[in-house]
Amino acid sequence: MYSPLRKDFVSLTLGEQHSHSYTNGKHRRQSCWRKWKQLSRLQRSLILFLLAFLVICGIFSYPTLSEQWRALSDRSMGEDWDETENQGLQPIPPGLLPKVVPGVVQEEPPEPQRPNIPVLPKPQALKKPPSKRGPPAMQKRGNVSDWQVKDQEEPPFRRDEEQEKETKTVISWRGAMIEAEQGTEPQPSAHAKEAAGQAEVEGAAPLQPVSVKPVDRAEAVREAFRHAWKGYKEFAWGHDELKPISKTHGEWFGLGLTLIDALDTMWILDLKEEFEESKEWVEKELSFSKNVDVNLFESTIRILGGLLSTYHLTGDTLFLEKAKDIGSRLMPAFNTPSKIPFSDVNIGKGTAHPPRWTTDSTVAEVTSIQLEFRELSRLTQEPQYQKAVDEIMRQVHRLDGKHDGLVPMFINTNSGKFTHRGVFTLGARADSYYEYLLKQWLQGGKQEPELLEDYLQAVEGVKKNLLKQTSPSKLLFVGELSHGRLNPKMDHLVCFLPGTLALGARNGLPADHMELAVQLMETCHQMYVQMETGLSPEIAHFNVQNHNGRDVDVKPADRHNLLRPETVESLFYMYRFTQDSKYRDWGWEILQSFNKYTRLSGDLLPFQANTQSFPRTLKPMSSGQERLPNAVNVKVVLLNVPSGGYTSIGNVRDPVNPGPRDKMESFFLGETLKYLFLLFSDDPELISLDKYVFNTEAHPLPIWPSAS
Ligand code: DMJ
Repeated sequence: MYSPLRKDFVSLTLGEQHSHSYTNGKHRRQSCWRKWKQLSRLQRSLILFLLAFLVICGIFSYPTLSEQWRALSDRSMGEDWDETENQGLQPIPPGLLPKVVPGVVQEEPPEPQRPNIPVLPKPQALKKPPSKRGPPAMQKRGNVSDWQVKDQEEPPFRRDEEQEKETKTVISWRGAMIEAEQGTEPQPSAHAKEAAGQAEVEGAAPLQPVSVKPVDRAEAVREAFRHAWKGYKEFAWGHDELKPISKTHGEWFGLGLTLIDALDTMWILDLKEEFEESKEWVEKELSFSKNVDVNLFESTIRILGGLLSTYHLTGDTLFLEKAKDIGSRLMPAFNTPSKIPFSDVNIGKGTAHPPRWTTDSTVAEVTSIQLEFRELSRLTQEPQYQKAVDEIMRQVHRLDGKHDGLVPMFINTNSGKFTHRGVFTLGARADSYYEYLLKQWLQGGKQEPELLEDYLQAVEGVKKNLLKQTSPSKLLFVGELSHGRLNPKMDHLVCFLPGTLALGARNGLPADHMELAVQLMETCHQMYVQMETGLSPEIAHFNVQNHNGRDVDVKPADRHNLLRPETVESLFYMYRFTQDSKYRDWGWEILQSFNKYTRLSGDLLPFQANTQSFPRTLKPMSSGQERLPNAVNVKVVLLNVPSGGYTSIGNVRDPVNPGPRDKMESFFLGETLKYLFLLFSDDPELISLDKYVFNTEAHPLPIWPSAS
């Protein structure tokens, strides 16, 4: 029961004065009402009419008045701005943040020259497709129509809201601090922002509407290549790999790996200028007379393969001479007791050796150098190259330890036998063995039945031992067989398989190879779209029993993406053979994800923007510079000043911080962008698959005329 003595509330007693005034007001309102009632009907009507008239006048005159007010305040602010406009400030170095002291007026030294203000990247007028990512549930995508873009010179991936996000986020993954907006003004519309973005720097008149044309996807790939090349040229020219974040290079063999790997891509993409300057480097700078250890497989597929294909495409014997040089320098690798080559060769000393910890070589490595050495023999009429690599295939063909045509991952250079038996994968260390069985058979004009036999048997082995479906979506994947147990994991590397299967089916092999290709292609596609960045992890783990409704899981150690080509490679084959445009759409989505999460847009440099003038004006900030005094009207924006390059990333599941790794692999230019370009090209004769076979690094080599 409630006690009358208890006071569980706060009482508020109004003082006399308050009370009085309150009552007084009430009385005043009451007497007004009485007076109104006493007026005649005519008087009341007149008063009401007058009031209505005044209200209408007020409404019509408001915009003019407010404009005048705005003009007044703009003028005073513009004057502030003009005073500081031409001070010739330089952008502060990346990473340094502007010192912000609101309210502190700066001394502005007079500066007669017009400042060199970087031009803003123009926002793209892209139609946003329906959101397809989000929770990594199964996402079946239909064909998406091309986004619309206004200017082909611009990268096709920056949408308004993305740019907006960049300026609002606190920390970007590129490591730059981004300050939140401080202006109190209402946000301009997307259209106004776009116009401002284009006009603000030079004070140009607002833009006229421009006609919208469909995206030229092939052109977008050329743009991507140019962007990557810009970084390579500036920071890694003549070196193996670009490190685009630290703006330096990485060395592996010290042979200009990226440049050589990219030669035929430049030729195919018709990037003449880039090709010519690279050719000059090959002619004047490239020397294989170096005391360096190189990996036999990597230097064969990237350097020998790249030089041979460039020779075929251009007819320039410079590349054939260089191919002969490197080919002959790699030959010491084959001097082993078993004729199974060592993994490493010193191309200067002419010595070869296995890795320090073993005398084994990797099966994929010793069985994926054949296309290149066979072609070198054909071109030079010197049989030793072909003889050496054919011997490996002959031995592997007869070797014990296979499982329904599937091979183990290691082979010993002394005994010539498989080691570490019992593990079978289509991924790392075995992948391109299967690819080269088919491709050698095609290269030689389908004249070598053992190669075909081994290939067909291996595909049956895959079907019998490695295929499994996910739950809940029944995606078909290729797992790994480990001592009789299927491990439901699949490397991204396995995504070469749909393309290879389709190539075989196209060349008269069983039609069910194509059916398998279609299903595996879907799985590889899902490895991209189910990730938050739209990029595949290095390794996917599939759920074969229903587990939280997810088909794909990714272990923390497998979340990286190295800009690998296998999926876009297969998309290229699938599109060429089926003409189904969904494969192009899938490739387009991948390119956009690369652009969004792996592309180095440039340094983010702080600028001061006057947010109330329209078009906005921008001023670069110098190191240690304080913010302009009218803090309410000024915000600091970080603008991309283009540098160049793409980087591998550490976490495809984190779109906020995908963890850039500061490395652009040579195969991004050698393979990934080449396959994307060919996927989008409308010319089926551009590297016709009836005339060329691609090596495992995407270097096209001719299918031999049947006479040879
Ligand atoms: C490339 O060097 C080749 O495609 C190779 O066959 C596998 N690894 C990379 C690309 O992922």
